[in-house]
Amino acid sequence: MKPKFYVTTPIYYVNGAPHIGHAYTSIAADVLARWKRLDGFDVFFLTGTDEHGQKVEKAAAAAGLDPRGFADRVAADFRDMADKMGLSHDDFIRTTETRHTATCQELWRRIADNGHIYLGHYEGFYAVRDEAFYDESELTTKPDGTRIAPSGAPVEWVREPSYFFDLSKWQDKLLRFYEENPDFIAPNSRRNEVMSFVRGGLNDLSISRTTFNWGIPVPDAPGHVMYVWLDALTNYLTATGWPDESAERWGFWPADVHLIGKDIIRFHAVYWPAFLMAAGLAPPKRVSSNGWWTVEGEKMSKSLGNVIEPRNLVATYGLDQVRYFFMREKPFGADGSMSHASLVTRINVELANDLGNLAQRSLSLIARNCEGRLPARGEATAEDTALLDAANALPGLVRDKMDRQVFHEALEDVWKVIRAANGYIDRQAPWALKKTDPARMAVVLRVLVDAMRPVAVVLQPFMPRSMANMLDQLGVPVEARDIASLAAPLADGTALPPPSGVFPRHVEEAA
Ligand code: ME8
Repeated sequence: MKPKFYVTTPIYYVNGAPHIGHAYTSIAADVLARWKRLDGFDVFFLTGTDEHGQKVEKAAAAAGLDPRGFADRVAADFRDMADKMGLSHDDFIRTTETRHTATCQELWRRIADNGHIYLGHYEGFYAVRDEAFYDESELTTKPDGTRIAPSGAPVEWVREPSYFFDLSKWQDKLLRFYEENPDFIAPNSRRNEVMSFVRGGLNDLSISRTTFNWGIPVPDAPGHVMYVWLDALTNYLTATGWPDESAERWGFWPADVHLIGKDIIRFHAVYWPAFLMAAGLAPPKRVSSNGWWTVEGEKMSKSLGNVIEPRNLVATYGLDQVRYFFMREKPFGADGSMSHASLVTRINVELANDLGNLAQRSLSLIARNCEGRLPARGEATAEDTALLDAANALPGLVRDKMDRQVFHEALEDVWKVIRAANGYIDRQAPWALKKTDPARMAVVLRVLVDAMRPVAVVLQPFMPRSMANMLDQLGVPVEARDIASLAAPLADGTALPPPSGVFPRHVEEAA
């Protein structure tokens, strides 16, 4: 039986249109899901939308729609974004689905039955934009007197009856859990941040609201709806079929990795494991958080008018190009800036020149000089062996980087081989060997195909369409494009299709 792997994206608020931040985390999760499938895992990849709470209720009111109708419309837009980004998700969850209500209510009951929920009164600060409670000590005051959360969101004073989760009792258990599971939070800077937050002491958490009703009803407590973060986090459990522990997907729990943005680490790395442990369930294995994208060096915001629509980005530069840029341009956990100039450089230098030309040069020589058939392997020189060894080492190198979500390093490993192959072709000059030593020319071209094959195989998760095209041109059968199949050599004499460019250069449109 294949080992299981469960990866998730955040579920996105349906308060507005998707932007590149959403697309980014989703593409990273897709790259990981595709990689794991390629590497022999049985993968469950989940994405979806977060539809309850005041933030969505307010956005619906502003649009003049009832929350359900509004959520239907925006959720459809997120689904379309997922398709346009080439996501290979196995499920798309919406928190307004009945399966989700059932799971949330059962989780609540288990936590309550275990004695971790009590009724009280909440009085304090709340930021609707973050759907988060804040302690007075965390806030700053603007000159006009408005109180601001660390995220920049304005807060309001809330006073209402509320159920509480006894989070204050979980401090030691959480700290022990982080110590025993050093890989639980990535990157390490976030782990330190979370641990010092927990060491500072935890307050009990308000987990129900009574001043609005766009949420999941608390069982047996008329007037209370669940705090939207308890509802939202539970999506990861709902999709496994829980509480039906005979459901096939329940076998995927605990999740292997939740990919999220750095803004929501506290919810995933503090509240979520505490809720799960309180219900007697296993916490996820890892929470890996990404840094922030800015645009041309500026924070994206509606007021600056620089919010980038991911579908427009794809229409301008191409899907695989955008996916590559996202994964290559900055470390996953770090902040980075997206700019037109950096996109064009990555596309024209790394994709079109380094990789595209390598394939084009090698394959057109085979088309012209080897009757379009894959030449047989020959006696290997030291240079041949060095290139082939480097290429064959890629799956192991990439596996290690993927498991740590250092996608940019995985790509750098691949590009080292591509650059080595370009150096090799220049030095071997097969176009010259054609006259002096045609047998050696054939061997050199075969070495190039054998080196490009693992390159294209491990790049499939990043650029699925372009690499399918490249593998077609390399004569790799469709059913032999996974990591395990790299062990068997390609058949000598395989007829290769006429070569055609894999990556067009990005040409500026005339003004
Ligand atoms: O927080 N750069 O949803 P959300 C990179 N519903 N990533 C960004 C980004 C940026 N500039 N802006 C947003 C929520 N993101 C909750 C999640 S999960 C149980 C509930 C990404 O619509 C990043 O992954 O505000 C962030 O965590 C997510 O979008 C927030 O999306």
